[in-house]
Amino acid sequence: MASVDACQGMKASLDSDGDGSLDAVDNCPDTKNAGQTDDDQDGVGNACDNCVDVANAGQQDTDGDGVGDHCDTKLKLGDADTCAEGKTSANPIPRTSSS
Ligand SMILES: [Ca+2]
Ligand SMILES: [Ca+2]
Ligand SMILES: [Ca+2]
Ligand SMILES: [Ca+2]
Repeated sequence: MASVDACQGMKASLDSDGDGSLDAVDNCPDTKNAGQTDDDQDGVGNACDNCVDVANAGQQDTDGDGVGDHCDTKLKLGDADTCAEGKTSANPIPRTSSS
């Protein structure tokens, strides 16, 4: 009788993306990256790192645009940008009243 344990054992030696690196040691378990290149050495391979040049092991992406918070320039400018419609006081435009 095949036990459940046997299945779990197989999972430990699974290579989901088939790149030759088992999931347990693959820094991109779902992305084929045989080289396991990780330029910023944050433990997340270049192939699936949302900030390839910035160490961000958590891969946090607040606005969910696929670009990590650590290198998302839009997020940094976001405050003034997203409120542009309602509030313009953050970016006062000098009025040129000639009268
Ligand atoms: Ca991989
Ligand atoms: Ca990385
Ligand atoms: Ca990174
Ligand atoms: Ca983002």
